[in-house]
Amino acid sequence: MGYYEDNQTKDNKYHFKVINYRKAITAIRALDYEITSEEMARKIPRVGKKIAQKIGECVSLGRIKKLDHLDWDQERLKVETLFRSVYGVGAEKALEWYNKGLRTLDDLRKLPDLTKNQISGLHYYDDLQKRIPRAEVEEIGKVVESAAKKLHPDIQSQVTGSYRRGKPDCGDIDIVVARPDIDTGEELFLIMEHILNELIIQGFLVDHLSLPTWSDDMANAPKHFKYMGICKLPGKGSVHRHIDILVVPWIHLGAALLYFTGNDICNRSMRLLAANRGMRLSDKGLFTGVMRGPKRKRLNEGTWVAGRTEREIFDYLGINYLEPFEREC
Ligand code: DCP
Ligand code: MG
Ligand code: MN
Repeated sequence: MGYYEDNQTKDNKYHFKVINYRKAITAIRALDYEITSEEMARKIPRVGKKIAQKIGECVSLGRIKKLDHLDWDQERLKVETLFRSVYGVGAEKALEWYNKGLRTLDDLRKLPDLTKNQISGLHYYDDLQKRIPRAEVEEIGKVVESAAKKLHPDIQSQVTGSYRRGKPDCGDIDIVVARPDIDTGEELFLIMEHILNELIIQGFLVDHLSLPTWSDDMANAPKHFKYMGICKLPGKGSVHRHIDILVVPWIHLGAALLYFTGNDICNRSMRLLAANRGMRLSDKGLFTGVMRGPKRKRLNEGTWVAGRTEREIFDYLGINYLEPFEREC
C-alpha cells in the first residue's frame, strides 16, 4: 500500500507504533529468505531503523534488550493474553481480573457478573480458538446465501473478511448481504429478520452475540444492519464458528464490501488518504466537502459521492484498484 501512505502528525504514538510493527511483520512474512543481520532487515521496505535494530539484536543475541525488564511480569502478560482471547473481554477487564488474582479460564467461569457475550465466549472458547479452513467458510457462506435467496432470488450474499483476501484459513466468517435497488431500512431489516429466522429454525445459528436493533426512524433511510453470532454446520463433530452478517443498502454495497474485506490497516490507510484529500471514507461510501477543525475533528457530514461499487471509490480517490488479495497491508 506504499503508494498511498501518508505521514501525518500522529495523535497517538503508541497506536501508530502497533501499526508500523504490523506493516513490518507483513513485509517480513512475505520474504522467502532468512534475515541474519540488522543490515539485511534495514533493506526490507517498511522495516524502519528501530525495528531493524531490534531484529539485529534478536538474531545476534537471541533477545531484545528493551524487553529484558519485562521478565518480572511475564506471567501477567500470559494471563492477560489468555483473558483477552475470550470473546467480549477487553484489555481493561483482563487487567482488572488479573489484579483480582484470577489466573485461569475456570476462574473466570465462576464470576457472577460476566456479560452475556463473555459467557458465550467462555462456553464456546475451544471451538472459537480454531481457525476455519476456506472450504468450511465457503460451505457456511452457501448456507447463508440459500437462506437469503429463499426470500428473494435476487438477494446477493458475499463472503468478505480474510476469506475474500484469499487467506488459507479464517478467524470468523464475514458476510455482506444486499439486494439490487433495495436501500431503505424497512426492507433491509426485513431481509435480515428473514435470514436470521431461517437460520435459527435450521439450527445453524446457535447463539447470538449482537442482534440488529430497529427503531421507526430507520424505515425510509438507507440503513446498515449487523448481526454477530455463533453458527454450526449440521453433523456431529462440526465446530462452532463466529459469524458476522451485514445487510446493507444497494447504493452502499461497494463501500460495505471494501470495509468488511479489510484488512483493518488497509481500511485505515484509505480513510487517512481520503481525509487528507478533504474527503471521508466509511462503510457507507466516500463523501466530499468534509470540513475539519483542530485535531482533524470533522465539522460536517459531507456529500456522498461514491460507494455503489468498490472500483468507484478507488477511482474517486484517484488510486489504482486493489484486488481483495492485494489488501493485506
Ligand atoms: N474491520 C476494521 N476495523 C476493525 C474491525 C474490523 O476495519 N476494528 C474490518 C476489516 C476487517 C473486516 O472488518 O478485515 C472483518 O473483520 P474481522 O475481525 O472478521 O477480520 P478479518 O476477517 O480480516 O480476519 P479474521 O480472519 O481474523 O476474521
Ligand atoms: Mg473475519
Ligand atoms: Mn468478523
